[in-house]
Amino acid sequence: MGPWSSKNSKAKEAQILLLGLDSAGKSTLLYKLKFAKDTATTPTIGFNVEMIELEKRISLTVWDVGGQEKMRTVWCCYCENTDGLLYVVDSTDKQRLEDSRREFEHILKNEHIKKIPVVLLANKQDIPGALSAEDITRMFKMKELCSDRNWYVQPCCAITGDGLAEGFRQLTGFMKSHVKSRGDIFTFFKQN
Ligand SMILES: Nc1nc2c(ncn2[C@@H]2O[C@H](COP(=O)(O)OP(=O)(O)OP(=O)(O)O)[C@@H](O)[C@H]2O)c(=O)[nH]1
Ligand SMILES: [Mg+2]
Repeated sequence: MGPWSSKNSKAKEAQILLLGLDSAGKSTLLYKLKFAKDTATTPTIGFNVEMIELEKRISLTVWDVGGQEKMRTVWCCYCENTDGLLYVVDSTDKQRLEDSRREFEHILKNEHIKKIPVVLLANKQDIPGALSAEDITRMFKMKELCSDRNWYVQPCCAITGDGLAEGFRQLTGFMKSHVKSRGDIFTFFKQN
């Protein structure tokens, strides 16, 4: 029996937290992944929560919390029990890139998500002039900020869906190795 199917382990659903400034594209990408189609979104006041099945075998609960300034103060309330963080950046919003970086740095200090793996999604790559994943890696000082955890920067487009599954797969890969070191096991693989 592999480490992912042990009956005696502390089974739990994998929880993913989706954060980022307002208009980064969090809800768009959540619904693109969930329903495989474009959904017109409105700014999220509060949160959305969806179960996502990745490749029909991996089941995840994704919490998408609004990113408007007044909502950022409650991000910390969603950190408990999170197994992986997806942080979404609008790669064309150069004016607010530093705001986004500062909010990211702040949330990484939350004790509940210490050492939790992070995938940063460099979204809106379909728009000409979008910063590349390499640009954002450098501007966010990822190596410094995430030196104590697994991290990856994935370019994506929430409208076409390009890069989304790759980003999620990268995160779940990190999560599997992280939980092994912690002794928990996820019910990634469904019973039937
Ligand atoms: N061109 C382009 N537009 C995008 C992309 N992702 C999202 N958008 C647009 O950006 C706008 C904001 O998207 P949302 O998904 O509502 O943003 P959000 O991060 O959920 O915002 P809050 O709920 O306010 O935190 C919408 O008009 C989307 O259609 C993308 O990859 N490319
Ligand atoms: Mg939203």
